Amino acid sequence: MSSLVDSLATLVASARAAVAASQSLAELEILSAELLGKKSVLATSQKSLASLTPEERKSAGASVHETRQILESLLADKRTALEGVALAAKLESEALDLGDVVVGSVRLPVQAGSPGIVALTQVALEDVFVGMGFEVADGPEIETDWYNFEALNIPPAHPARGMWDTFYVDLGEPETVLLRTHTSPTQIHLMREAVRNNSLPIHAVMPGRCFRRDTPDARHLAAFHQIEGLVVDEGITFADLAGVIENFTREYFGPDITSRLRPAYFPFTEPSAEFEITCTICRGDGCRTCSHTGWIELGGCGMVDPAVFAAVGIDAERYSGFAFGFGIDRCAQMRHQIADMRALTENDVRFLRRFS
Ligand code: FA5
Repeated sequence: MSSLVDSLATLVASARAAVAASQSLAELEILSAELLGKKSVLATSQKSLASLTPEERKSAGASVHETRQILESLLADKRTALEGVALAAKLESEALDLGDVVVGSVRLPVQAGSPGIVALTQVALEDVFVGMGFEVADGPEIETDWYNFEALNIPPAHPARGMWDTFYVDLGEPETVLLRTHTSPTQIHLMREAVRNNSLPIHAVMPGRCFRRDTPDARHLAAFHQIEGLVVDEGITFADLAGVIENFTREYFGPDITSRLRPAYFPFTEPSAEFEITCTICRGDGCRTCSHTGWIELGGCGMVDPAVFAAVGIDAERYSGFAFGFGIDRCAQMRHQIADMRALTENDVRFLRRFS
C-alpha cells in the first residue's frame, strides 16, 4: 500500500517534468496517452486496488483519484499554453503585408489616402482665423430645438423657421431633437459655458457639419459644413465685424476677390448682413453656379441680438458682440473653382486627385 502511494508520488513528479518539457501539441498527446492510457502506471495502479483490503482500498483509491486529477490538470494547462503558441505562430505566418497588392503579375503600391478638399479647407479657414486671434471650438451635431432655434430668438412657429428645413431625430417629444441646421447653436453652448465659468470675453470660430432638407444642386448639399464665428466683448461694433470679414476675404481668397455685405435678416443678429464674394467661376460675368448674378453668397453675419444675450444670461448693457456663419463647402467651391458642389460627395477619383 505504501509502495503504491510512493510510486504515485514518483509518477506525479516525473509527469510534471515531462509535461513541462513537451514542445508541441502532438508530443503532448503522446504523453497524455502514456500517462492516462490503458497501459499507464495509473491504470495499473487502479487495477491493483482490487487486491487490497477494503480499508486499504479506500485510502489507496483516493490517492489514485487525486493523482489522475493532478495529471489531467497538468496536461490541460499545457495544452492551453501550446494552443496559444500555435495560434500566434499561425497568425504570424498568415499575416498579409498590406504594403503591396498583387494585381495579376504587376505589383502596385497601395495609394495612401489623404484628407479631402473640405477637410483641407476647414483647416485653412481655421488657420486664417487663428492668425487673427480666434480660438477654435466645436459643438454637437445633434441638438435640441432650444439650442438650434429658441435660444437663437426663433420661438416655435416663428416664420423664420422656414429658413431652415430641418431633419428631426426620433427621440423624446416629437420635433424636439434635430440634426443642427447651422453651426449657430454652438454659439449658445460657448456663451453659456463662458457665463458658467465667468470667462468672458469670447473670440472663437466653430467649424462643423450641418444638415438641411435641401435638394442638392450646384450650390447646396443636404449635409454640408459651416464655420461659425463669435466675438463677445465690451465695446464691439459693426466696424469690427466688417473688418474681420474683409481681412478674412483677402487672407483666404487673395487680393483680387471683392466682397460685399448686403442688408439681410437673421433672428439672432441685429443688424444682419449677407456676405458675398465675386463668383470665381465666371469672375463676375454671370454663370449657372452663381445663378447669373456674378456674386456668390458665402454666409450671414451681424451683431448679436440682445434677445440671444438674454437667453444665455449675458448682460447686454455691458457686452456686445458679432457673429458670422459661412459655408465651408462653399468656400472650397469658390477657392478651387468647383462649378458644381455635388462633386464634393461623388467620390470620383479624377476629382479627388486634383486635391491630393
Ligand atoms: C445661417 O445658417 C446662419 N446661421 C448664418 C449666421 C451666423 C448669420 C451667425 C448671422 C450670424 P444661412 O442659412 O444663410 O445662414 O447659411 C449660411 C451659409 O451656409 C450659406 O451662405 C452657405 O454658404 C452655407 N449653406 C447653407 N445651406 C447650405 C447647403 N444646403 N449646402 C451647402 N452650403 C450651405
